[in-house]
Amino acid sequence: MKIKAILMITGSTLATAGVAQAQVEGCTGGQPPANAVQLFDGANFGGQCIQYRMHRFPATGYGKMWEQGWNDRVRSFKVGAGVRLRLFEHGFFAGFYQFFQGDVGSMANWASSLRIESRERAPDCSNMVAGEVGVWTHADFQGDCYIMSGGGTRYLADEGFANDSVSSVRNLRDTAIMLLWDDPRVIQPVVGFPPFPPTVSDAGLRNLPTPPWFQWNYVGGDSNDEITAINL
Ligand SMILES: [Ca+2]
Ligand SMILES: [Ca+2]
Repeated sequence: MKIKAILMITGSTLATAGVAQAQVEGCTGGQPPANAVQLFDGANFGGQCIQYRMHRFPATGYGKMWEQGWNDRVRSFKVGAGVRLRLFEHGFFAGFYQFFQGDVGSMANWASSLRIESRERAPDCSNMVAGEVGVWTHADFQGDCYIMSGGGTRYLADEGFANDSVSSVRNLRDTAIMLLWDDPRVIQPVVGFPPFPPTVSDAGLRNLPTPPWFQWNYVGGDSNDEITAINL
């Protein structure tokens, strides 16, 4: 038990270096900064307000809204000029989601977590560049998506992406990546790619980027919705 706790602290430090939790601030009126969003618990930007701002720009930032007492509370919001706001139905970036690039004066109070994304990045992560790794919640590069660069063992939930949700992966690095089923801070059943998973479809093969890059339009029955971390 003691060893497990130490390993978890180490992992948390690595994740913090990788980006990503948005700065939580008060609102000062007017429009939010270009890299921030403002949430209101009243319609038409009324009631109480909280601001989330990404640390680095352009990049992404995420908010665990329930930790600030904002679970299922947002009724309207303002979006900074350089970012897109993605709201998720459940905590830890799971469930139904919608993204917005403009202010919304009235919405039902369903949002439980959020991600702030640079507008330079396509909402469907279709404008990746060499050196990046992308993950999608559905097969064929559909659904919610997230793009990583850099290195290390990256815990998806620590970067604002739902745990156990990945169904397709695109690797535009020149090196292999490792998809980790469970939290390697505790246990390590590992799936490594390449080699190619046998379940990749003909459609995936036709759409392959230039080798040695790889993509998996479906990561496979055993690995689908099991990925917790990726070793870059
Ligand atoms: Ca909710
Ligand atoms: Ca999935």
